[in-house]
Amino acid sequence: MTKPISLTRYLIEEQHAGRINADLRLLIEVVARACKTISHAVGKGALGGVLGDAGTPGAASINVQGEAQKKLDVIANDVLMEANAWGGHLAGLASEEMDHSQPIPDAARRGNYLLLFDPLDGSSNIDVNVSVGTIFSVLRCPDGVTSPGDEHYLQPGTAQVCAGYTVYGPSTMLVLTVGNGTHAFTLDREIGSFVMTTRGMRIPEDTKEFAINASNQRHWEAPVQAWVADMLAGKDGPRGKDFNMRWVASMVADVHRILTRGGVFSYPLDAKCRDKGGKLRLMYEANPMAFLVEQAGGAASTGRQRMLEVQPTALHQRVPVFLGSRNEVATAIDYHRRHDGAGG
Ligand code: FBP
Repeated sequence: MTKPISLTRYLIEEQHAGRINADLRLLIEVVARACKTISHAVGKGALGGVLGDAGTPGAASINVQGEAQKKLDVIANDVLMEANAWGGHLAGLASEEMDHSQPIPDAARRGNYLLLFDPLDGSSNIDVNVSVGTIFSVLRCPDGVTSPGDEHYLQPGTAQVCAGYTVYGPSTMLVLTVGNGTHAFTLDREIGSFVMTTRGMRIPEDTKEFAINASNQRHWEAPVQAWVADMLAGKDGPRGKDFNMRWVASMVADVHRILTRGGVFSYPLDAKCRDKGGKLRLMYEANPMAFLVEQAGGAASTGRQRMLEVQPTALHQRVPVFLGSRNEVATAIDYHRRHDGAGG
């Protein structure tokens, strides 16, 4: 059996193959190092005093999404900000936890990339010791732009040069793509390095497992109601096979399961989030996950459009999400097409 390689060696090989340049390689290393620090904080849990809400009792700290911030949301955001401020590979960065994008300080060396991230995904699971994660996406800064504003980040997912997430679970794993397949690296805590544990993750085209927050069922659109009802009807129903369900309520954990053994994940549009356009964010949740999933042979859609072709209109824009095993995503799209076609 070939000796597993480190993340650093994998990135150097990608650079030598001309698929990434030195700046992107070093940027990924900076993000990976920041995720090691976050993994350490998450692992300490109550012993590190990092659980619970940020802000003071009676004065919770609220982010741009209108959500109460957890201490770890703020800690993870600060770690990623600090690590990337002086790394020298970025022109700017944007985070779920910050209203607007941040240009790199004048004093620091600037690079040609834009980094977007969800510093701590799955916030509702932090205090109950369930897997959470960090999700990131890298875009090129448009030529000639030295101090990028929010508008310079509004590039479709097809423009991503790199995407990844780190899941902080029983083990800490980094899953990454630079457009040449999707690969998994496990943090070896003894040597403090990410080591490749799966090269070329592949999502089976078909699945018998779906992930959705079923408590929202009454709020779903008709095509989603029909799609899920037919899966729940099992082998005696129109789908002719039994389906199982999983829902961790941490997108990183649900998507990691799908990249590992297949399945379909959905957070559809529903009456509760219709005015916002969906629950999950396009730029630093849906797009990076869509890039990773497509590079592993899966598919990602809004139900009506390929996710990576959505033209962004706002930094914190939300979208409906269907991703995973390509034939099941195609089936979900088909339910929408039939419904919309029938003038539904
Ligand atoms: P954040 O925790 O980063 O806000 O992400 C949103 C999220 O927690 C996803 O990770 C997850 O898939 C979803 O919301 C869970 O939603 P719900 O609480 O409705 O089950």
